[in-house]
Amino acid sequence: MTMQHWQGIEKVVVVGLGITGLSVVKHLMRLPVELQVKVIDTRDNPPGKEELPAQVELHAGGWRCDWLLDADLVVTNPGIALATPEIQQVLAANIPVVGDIELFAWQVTKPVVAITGSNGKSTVTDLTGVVAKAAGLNVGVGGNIGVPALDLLALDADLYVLELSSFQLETTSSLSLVAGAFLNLSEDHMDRYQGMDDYRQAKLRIFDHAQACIVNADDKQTYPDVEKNVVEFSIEAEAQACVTELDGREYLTFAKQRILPVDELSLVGRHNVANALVVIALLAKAGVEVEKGVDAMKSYRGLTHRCQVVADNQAIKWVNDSKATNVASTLAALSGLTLAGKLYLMVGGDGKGADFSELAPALARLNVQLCCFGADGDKFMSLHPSAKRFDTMQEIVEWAKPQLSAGDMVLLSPACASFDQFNNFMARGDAFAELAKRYA
Ligand code: UMA
Ligand code: ADP
Repeated sequence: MTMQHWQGIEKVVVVGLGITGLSVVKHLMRLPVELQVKVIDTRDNPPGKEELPAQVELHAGGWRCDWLLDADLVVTNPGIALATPEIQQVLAANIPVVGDIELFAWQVTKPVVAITGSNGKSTVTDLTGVVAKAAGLNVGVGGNIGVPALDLLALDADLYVLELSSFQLETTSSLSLVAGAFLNLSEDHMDRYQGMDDYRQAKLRIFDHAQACIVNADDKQTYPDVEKNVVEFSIEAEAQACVTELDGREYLTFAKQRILPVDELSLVGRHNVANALVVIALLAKAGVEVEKGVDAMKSYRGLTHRCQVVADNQAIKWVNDSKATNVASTLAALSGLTLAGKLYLMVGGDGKGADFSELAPALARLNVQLCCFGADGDKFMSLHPSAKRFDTMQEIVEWAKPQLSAGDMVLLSPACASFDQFNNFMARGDAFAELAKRYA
């Protein structure tokens, strides 16, 4: 454990509780230094309150600028923007502001790989962990995927795999990586950033201290602006990690070596071929013997709610892609899709003011029945001549069921948030899976 970062720090204020704030407090209590820890959360009843140790003072429902300006270190939750006026005051007073990932960086002594991007982070993070475990490593998997990074330190893993959001990267400056990956960039979180470049710059921070920078040759926005050790992946062209046709069959290859045939992946969709290439590149750069984890990669079926086959009966597949909450993720689900039959595509929900017109050319290439539902279902009606309007997913399934035949696919990939009809994308995906079970 390295303690030099803590010299001169006595008073720490944690801003934002939730699972991140709680993990930070617990970490601070475990350190072999005397620290006075206080917590501020602007919410009246912040999650995690009950689990806060008794000696840690909490101020909920607003700010305490006196606490902030008296601190030696402020640790913020990723949900708090650095542009928040109270945080700007702290920075103006030259008090350091960091996030939980920076604290993780101060403490970790084992190799770390990390993943950022607009879409695919959780899939790549999870699969990297699965393959590394199959290759015999003790692996800690966490970050934005839902397990706070600081909670992983107790594992004393051989390798850490972190999903990092742009929010987390904003407050991280010294994380050393054996390899970092920037998967892709498309519009998201524009309520937090001043524009696409601002958002991109936050993500590029992943490469600041990375020995290998894994970038997407099919999306040049993922490349660092300065000279770095770049490792390219591509599903369209030749690259260090790419798809190569050998003896009439497509293979995932790394540095020209065959790793596995593309058609042996259980994952659905061409974007997942890209995700698998990133996993291979990350692990190769971390010195892991990927070959030992190939069977695990073949049988990996993906995280729930991401292009997940939830029923497959009489050659009709039912696919839950409820996590597709923006246009780019729905486009990913459609790209490269080849079906013997018809695609029943369910779109709609809370559209967050997005422009859906980019979907039209992708739909034009498919044998598709477009089924529009939810609050913003109307916004999809002009995208394809087949479009039909429904209120709910249940109505769609009841209407479609008598028409389904072998080779068809029913795909929920809504390009919208779920909040108009559900608590979150998980509840929407569960509802779809229930329908699939009942009607498949
Ligand atoms: N908040 C306040 N006042 C506070 C503190 C928080 O209003 O004082 C609000 C924030 O503005 C934000 C929300 O509360 O909207 C988030 O706080 P939280 O307590 O739910 O946060 P955690 O539970 O600590 O979850 C965070 C990440 N949340 C965010 O980045 C918003 C989780 O990512 C992450 O899994 C977790 O840490 C562990 O690392 C979630 C997320 O939505 C899934 N991430 C974004 C995304 O994936 O698009 C970036
Ligand atoms: P994230 O953690 O970045 O949100 P997920 O793995 O949870 O990513 O996937 C979110 C959505 O994006 C899902 O609908 C999934 O099918 C889609 N997706 C996954 N990988 C990619 C990719 N490489 N490019 C575009 N979309 C993707």
